[in-house]
Amino acid sequence: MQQLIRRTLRGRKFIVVSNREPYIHTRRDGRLEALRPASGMALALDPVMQATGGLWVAHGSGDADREVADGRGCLRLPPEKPSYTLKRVWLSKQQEEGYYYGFANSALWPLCHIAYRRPVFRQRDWERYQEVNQLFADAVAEEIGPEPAFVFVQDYHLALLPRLLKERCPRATVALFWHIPWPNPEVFRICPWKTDLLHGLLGSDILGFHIRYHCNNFIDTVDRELEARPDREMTAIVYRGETTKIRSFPISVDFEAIDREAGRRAVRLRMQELRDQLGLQSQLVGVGIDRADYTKGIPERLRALDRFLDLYPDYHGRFAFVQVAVPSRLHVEEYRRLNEEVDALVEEINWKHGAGAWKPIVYINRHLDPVHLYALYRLARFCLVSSLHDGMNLVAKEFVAARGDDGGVLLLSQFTGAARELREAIVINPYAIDCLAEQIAQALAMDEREMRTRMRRLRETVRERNVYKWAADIIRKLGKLP
Ligand code: ADQ
Repeated sequence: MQQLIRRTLRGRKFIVVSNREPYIHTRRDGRLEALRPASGMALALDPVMQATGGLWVAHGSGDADREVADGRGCLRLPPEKPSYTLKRVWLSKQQEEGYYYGFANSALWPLCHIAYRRPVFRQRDWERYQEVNQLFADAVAEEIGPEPAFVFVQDYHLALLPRLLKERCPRATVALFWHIPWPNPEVFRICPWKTDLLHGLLGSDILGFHIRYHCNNFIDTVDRELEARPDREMTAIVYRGETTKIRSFPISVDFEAIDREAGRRAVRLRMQELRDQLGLQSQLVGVGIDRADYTKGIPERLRALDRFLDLYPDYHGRFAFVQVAVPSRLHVEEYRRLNEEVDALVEEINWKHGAGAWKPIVYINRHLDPVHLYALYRLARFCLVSSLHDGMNLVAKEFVAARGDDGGVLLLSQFTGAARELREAIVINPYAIDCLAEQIAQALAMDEREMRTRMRRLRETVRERNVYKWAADIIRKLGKLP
């Protein structure tokens, strides 16, 4: 990876820009801590940045972030093995409210995910979104100036940045990766600022999505909304004389690292502790691990478990499902409602089916350290990913990477990008509750040989298509540009 980067960069700077930072500094009981956010994008890019060095520009969101950064907002990371620089961009409360909670997460997020939540478009949010994209452009331009550089922009928070950068730093080569789905033109057309967004995105030399389907949706959207020439053969768009290549790059996880860490003694010890603490001694265990988000289909999953327990009383007392949901975006009303709904469902299902000390659902609503996560993956007879819509879904790939014992069944929503690659999973439709209940029973009853054969194949896929391949493919494409 390092060699590839050096060869491709030919002395040029490599800069990653994202809203979320890879480490958040905070004070807990007076002690300084560096937390890893539960964000698929930040977790995926950290190993890549460790391999490449370079600079990462992101919003400084932790309450102790300023304490550890220098006058330019910079510090070296990761804390235990500094190998790259993080430059923090400071935002006011109002900017964060309008840009992050407002336009990014109340308008673009529901617009791009078909989860039947109505986007909210507020003029004020849009203004903040523009303002913050401009701030990010300032921070990057300050670092590269007129020099040639590679800038790799992440996600829907920064859709205007590629164009702003091209105006400020004409010698920069810019790629943007869109981590969430791109909807079809019928859905996208309701956005009041759709042409500004497309104009901003088409400042990129390369625009990446997880799967081909999202690329096609994007090309169709541009075809409908802008005076631009889509070149379907080349999967590119020519707009005002400039070409943007549209490509799919399925993101993944650091397979080798997860495989190694999940096989350690500390994880085995934690598995035993968890069995004791959660009262899971001789039980079959299912797990679900998510950011608490309405796109992840957590209520649908709980309803299917309820149905399964109705249909298969033999499993009462012999089965438990551990649902981990780390709260996120709590300033958005829809997310608070989701947490209430999940709390109520867990309570209701445990009351309805529970007996004596046995409860079918164990609910953990906090952030877990990697040892804890891997211990849960390793304990599980099955992992249930029931997203209503998901760009990729890294939990599915982490589960596979953590199963060095070749055990465990993956139940995976057909509406995730991951379902295109992980063919040996049991493919589910989270809206079809009765069918999903039967598939849970199928996962629990699957014979050992079939389970192991499926898992071995899944592991081959994730081992080969790991996060370094994702990054290398993008960097190689950047290197081929004139
Ligand atoms: P996310 O929607 O954040 O990512 P996902 O890909 O599932 O979703 O990644 C979540 C990450 O958070 C995983 O690495 C998981 O281990 C971690 N996590 C979840 N709950 C946790 C907990 N309680 N404690 C600790 N860690 C936890 C967006 C898109 C996805 C896309 C990614 C990457 O929505 O579709 O896969 O970006 O492109």
